[in-house]
Amino acid sequence: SLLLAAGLCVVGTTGLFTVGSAAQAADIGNRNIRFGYGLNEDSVQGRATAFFAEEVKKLSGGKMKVSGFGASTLGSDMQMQTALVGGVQEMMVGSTATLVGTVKEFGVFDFPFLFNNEKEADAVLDGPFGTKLLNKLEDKGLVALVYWENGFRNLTNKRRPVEKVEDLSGIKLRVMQNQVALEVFKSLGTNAVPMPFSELFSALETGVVDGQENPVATIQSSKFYEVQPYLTLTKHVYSPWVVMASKKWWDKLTNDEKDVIRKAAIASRDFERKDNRAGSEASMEALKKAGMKINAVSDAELDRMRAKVQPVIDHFSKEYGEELTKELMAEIKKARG
Ligand code: TK8
Repeated sequence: SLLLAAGLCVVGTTGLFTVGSAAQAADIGNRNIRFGYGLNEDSVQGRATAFFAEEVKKLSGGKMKVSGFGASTLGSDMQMQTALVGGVQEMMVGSTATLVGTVKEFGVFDFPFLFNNEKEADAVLDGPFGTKLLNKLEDKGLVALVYWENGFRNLTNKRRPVEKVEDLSGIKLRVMQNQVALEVFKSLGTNAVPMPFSELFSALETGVVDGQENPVATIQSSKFYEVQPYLTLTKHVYSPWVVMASKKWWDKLTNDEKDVIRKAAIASRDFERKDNRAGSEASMEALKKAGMKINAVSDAELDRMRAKVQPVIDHFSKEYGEELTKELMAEIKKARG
């Protein structure tokens, strides 16, 4: 209402009323915001970061400037988190999987076959459960704003098409730096190797690992098709991303500036999910064109994979506290209606 009053005042005196003049009247200063991400600039992360930057510019009347840094140029997810906590970088987006060192409960999102579809994921992430986990980061120096999606992960490798569990045996598979992911892929028989995403392309290229798993849009934007002949559509887990700000930096912002960031973040979430979902079909086509051999896995085989990973889920459910897992399952049930 203060913002509105200031805007009206501008109308009264000059007859000019634009979003920009309202923003100028609000308590907004010049701010430079470095926003880091892991994927290439030509990716859903790159496009959503550009969208976010544009929203922040609009809402702040050009005073707040977001600069995107893709391809891990500001460091891996974990290095960027440290920079945010230290106050030497303002913002980032990264995988929930890499947040487990800070808030271990984020590991629940690495439970295989948790969500059946994006609708369930959106409801749980944007609802009380997802919000509760985001809020846990604040004590640790990170202000988490919204979830973006990486999406349902699929498997690529250079050894063979994976049609049944046994085909995974002995494949040297890069996994995210996360205990759940590590144990899941060990239980499936792979030789699982944790590694930051920033090192993955070169590890695939030089043969340090045989394979990896990520959603199709990420497989395409990271050009993994250049070094991975086989793509298996497992959709074994849904990976969220979290958009975060440095708390040290955030605490210095005015309420109007915080408002700009919050509003732009919500708009970027809606944009990013739409973009990712619309692009997935095209990514599949592009991967086919690039020569990848793509196969699906039968429901019976997916059930066998489910059974193999269940002990890992049980183990980590206990570790995080049965209460938390119960709450999560109740939210999923609610989303299923
Ligand atoms: C990109 C990462 C990546 C993730 C991974 O920033 O490490 O495999 O799935 O896509 O967040």
